[in-house]
Amino acid sequence: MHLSEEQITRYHEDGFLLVESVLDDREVERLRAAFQRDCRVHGPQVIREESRDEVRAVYASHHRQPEYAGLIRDPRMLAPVRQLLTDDVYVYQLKINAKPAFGGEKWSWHQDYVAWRLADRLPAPLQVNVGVFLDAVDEFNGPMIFVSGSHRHGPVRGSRTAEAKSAQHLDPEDIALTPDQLSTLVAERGMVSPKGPAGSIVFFSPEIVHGSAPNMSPFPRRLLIATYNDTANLPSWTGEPRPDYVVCRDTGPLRILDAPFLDVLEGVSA
Ligand code: HL5
Ligand code: SIN
Ligand code: MN
Repeated sequence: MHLSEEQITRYHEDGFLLVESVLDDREVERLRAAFQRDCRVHGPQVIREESRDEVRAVYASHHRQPEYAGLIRDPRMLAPVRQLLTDDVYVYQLKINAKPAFGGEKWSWHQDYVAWRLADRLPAPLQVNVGVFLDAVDEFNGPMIFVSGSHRHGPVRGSRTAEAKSAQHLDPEDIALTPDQLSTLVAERGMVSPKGPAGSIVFFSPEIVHGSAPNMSPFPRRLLIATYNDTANLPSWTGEPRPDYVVCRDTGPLRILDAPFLDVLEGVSA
């Protein structure tokens, strides 16, 4: 899959780009099954909701589940990322935000690069986020909301709260924009929430302001987010590095699979 010039321009203008129905139903089923399996692996990579015993997010599933190890090298993910960023990229972070039905909690308004600059001393915002819908996303199940064009403003917030919401990862709550900051940015070009069938993909900038509301619908909203970073832009830790489930240590350039990930996994082709 290659993006057109028009799609590339739109990504850079808006800060995000939705491509609908990239993965087929069978692929999505396998990814969901691999996620369910991964939720049962005990460890700090599983983050629970505050108010109930449900999974909020799982980090680094590509370290444990072959479906995700394949997906990050799939031509439909990696080829567009190279077009948007550069040829030599690796996965800096991979997470699945589960947003369970009847109560998946909100993700506060934030910019990802603010988190990574503060927590990992990541030198530059040379990343592309790839969001893969593991469920259909609609207006009811807590879609991600983007503030169009907000990536052009650079980091809006420069510090984090004294208290961390989570000890396992940096929750967006810790670097949330103030109401004034958000209102100013929204006044410029408004908000958009990309929606679509399971298997759709949204590419988004590490500097775009985004967040999402709670999910009070009867439908889950499982969303995978793989963040690719330029291999020449490694974290410059000063103190103790964060755990490898939040910041991956395998920084070698990824090679593109020559077929879709399931075909390679099942040895079907090439
Ligand atoms: N949870 C991430 C981390 O690196 C940061 C957030 O959406 C990305 C802000 O700990
Ligand atoms: C995030 O930015 O990681 C949260 C977005 C979401 O899952 O809605
Ligand atoms: Mn984010």
